[in-house]
Amino acid sequence: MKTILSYFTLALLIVSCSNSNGNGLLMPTSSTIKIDADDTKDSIIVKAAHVVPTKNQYEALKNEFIAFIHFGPNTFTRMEWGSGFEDPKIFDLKNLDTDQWCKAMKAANMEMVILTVKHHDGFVLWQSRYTEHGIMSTGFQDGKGDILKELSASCEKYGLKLGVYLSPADLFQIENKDGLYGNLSTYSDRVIPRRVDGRPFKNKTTFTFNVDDYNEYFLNQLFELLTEYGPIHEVWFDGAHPKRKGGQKYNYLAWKELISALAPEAVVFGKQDIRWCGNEAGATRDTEWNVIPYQSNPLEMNSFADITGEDIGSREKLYDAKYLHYQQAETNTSIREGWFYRDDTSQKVRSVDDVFDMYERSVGGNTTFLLNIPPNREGKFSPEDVRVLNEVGQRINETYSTNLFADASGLKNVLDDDVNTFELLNSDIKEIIIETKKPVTINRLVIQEAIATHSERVEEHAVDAWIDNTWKELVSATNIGYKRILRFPETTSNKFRIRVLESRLNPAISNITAYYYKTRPPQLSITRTIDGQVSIQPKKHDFGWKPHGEDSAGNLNTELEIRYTTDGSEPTKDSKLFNGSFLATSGDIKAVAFSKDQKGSVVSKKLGILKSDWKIIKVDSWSSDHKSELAIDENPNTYWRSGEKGSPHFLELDLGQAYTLKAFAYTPQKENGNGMIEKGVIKVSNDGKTWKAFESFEFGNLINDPVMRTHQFQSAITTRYIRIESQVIAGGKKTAAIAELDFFE
Ligand code: FUL
Repeated sequence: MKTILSYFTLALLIVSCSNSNGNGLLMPTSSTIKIDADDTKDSIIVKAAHVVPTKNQYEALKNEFIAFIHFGPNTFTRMEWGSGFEDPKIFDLKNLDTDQWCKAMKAANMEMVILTVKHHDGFVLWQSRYTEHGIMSTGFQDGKGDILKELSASCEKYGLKLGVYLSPADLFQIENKDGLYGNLSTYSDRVIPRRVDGRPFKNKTTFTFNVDDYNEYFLNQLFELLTEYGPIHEVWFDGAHPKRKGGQKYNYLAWKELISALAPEAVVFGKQDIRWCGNEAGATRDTEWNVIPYQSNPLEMNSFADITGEDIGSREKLYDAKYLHYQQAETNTSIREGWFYRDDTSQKVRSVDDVFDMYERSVGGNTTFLLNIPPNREGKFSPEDVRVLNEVGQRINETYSTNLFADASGLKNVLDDDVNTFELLNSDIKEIIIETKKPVTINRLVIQEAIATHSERVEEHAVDAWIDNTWKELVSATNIGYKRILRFPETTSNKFRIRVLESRLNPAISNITAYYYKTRPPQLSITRTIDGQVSIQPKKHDFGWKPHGEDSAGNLNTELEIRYTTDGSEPTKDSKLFNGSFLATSGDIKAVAFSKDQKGSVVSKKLGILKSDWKIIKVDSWSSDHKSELAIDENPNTYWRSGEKGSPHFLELDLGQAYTLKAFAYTPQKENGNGMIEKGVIKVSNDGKTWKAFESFEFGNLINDPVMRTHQFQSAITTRYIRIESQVIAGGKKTAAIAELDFFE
């Protein structure tokens, strides 16, 4: 089907179109275009090629790299999801240093920060007039502190934009007896903001909405946030709900009216402007279209479903649409394991390699990169997080400051590094040839389309270099949109060619720039077999390209060495050389690759007790081939899954000998959102027959973030027999699943 509407065909169409003015547009552009009953497949694609971002969406895309801050009671309880029952006093903040946050974010090249002013627990980080459940009821600055206010001042000082995350789910309002959430109140006209004696607003605007108690509460809070903290550039509405009550509905259209009036520069996440990328791990799609098919008009919709599929905007998907709508993705993930700070010892921090790789894939994959940095209980970013942010910033600057096509000749509008000028491809210009004065060595190419005026149109493209008197293909990819960063082994030439192979109408290319990324030693990964043999190897990337040139001979120094320690200390050039797997029954392995003059990122793995002597005593059930042994086979890709019937689901283990255990780790399966053990209990036994409850555990947000979770026991326990029992499965599901269980001494 694609070929019937290649841009060459359409170029002819444009030429023969009497009212064509040569700007490549066949109809007015808009961020939402309706599909009519008589539209054909071809005319739907023409419409798709005219869907452009709004001004605010385009500005948001240009931010590229932005920060998220998860901070609240969970920082102190070490939970991912709170309960709403927390005593505000547990938010025991003594110091707060929002300048330190902003300095580190700025150093990383971030443009905006979004703060969780209210997470699902309902605790507010600003001085709200409408609740006591928040910062006003803590000892922080004698209850007078306001975290959003301090952050807003720091943002101004450091030149960062500000956004707010206001969770619609609100456990405090669900759980407390006078709570407003789902209280079945009647809808009536309510004036926003509701007046509170002694706390007048400077902004005198008022609104009247026909809403219930919780929506009124929410609108009042939005009013405070959007009028008293300087310009707000993004409002973030999370879709997750640890609990619901009373069939509570959200009157988003009222919220939207208020936001458009009070924060005219803001984009809204989770609604019409910005969509979730579909995972919380920093994974990106190879093809990320921002022109999205809808069944009803997104500008009139109250609720938006998550879009998680792999293919969301291909031609085949668009053919079924009733509306085509521009809705960009944000790639969101955390620099730490989990959204909230837990500790500086066992909570892993992503490496510079990892963050830089995500930056290139997300910003260079037509999305915005939203990276969370959770402040610690001192009110600061931890030193390791600051180090990573600084180094990521340095790496971005070092790589992307010098455009190696700066003096090249070719089409002026694509070479001028100005996103406002572009070259419209047509049947005469099928490819773009770029010649540099002297040969250049490059391994990154950045291409941008003029999406603000011409939408995203390229569907397939390739890049060649002129080498030994012939064109050699360096790399190919699918769509481009706002920005595509192409990564390929380093290549030296003075002539390059960009070919557009498929597109929706004539694409308008605004920029092509080239860079050199200084190849570093590769990221490593550590694995262990059931017998305790530890291997350390370059990490496999689950996307097609090898960002650090691992697969290109000559790119990596052949004298690459892997050095490691087993006592948790930082490996140096003098540490043990890895030259084949070795036996390790316990310990904290740290490894790093060294090339001749460079050190790679340190990778670490805390080893649980050896599993070679473990036996399953009993399991309540299993389904199909997901046998219980798969929970203890040192392979996180295979898993035990119970049957649906019976409760509780459990697994009983004989560890082979008694150990003194201080913690355990649960690795959920990643295949789908089933079987996530949200709450459970660990039991112990003297004989493997009669069991006694030892400690309960709880892990939040497993469906969206299915990574290994560690639970530290309150006191160590010496036992040979151990049983894990599920009590609550996330999402109300009925089966329990375990990809891997680990116990730590
Ligand atoms: C999720 C929430 O449940 C997490 O706690 C976190 O806030 C993340 C950004 O969104 O859906």
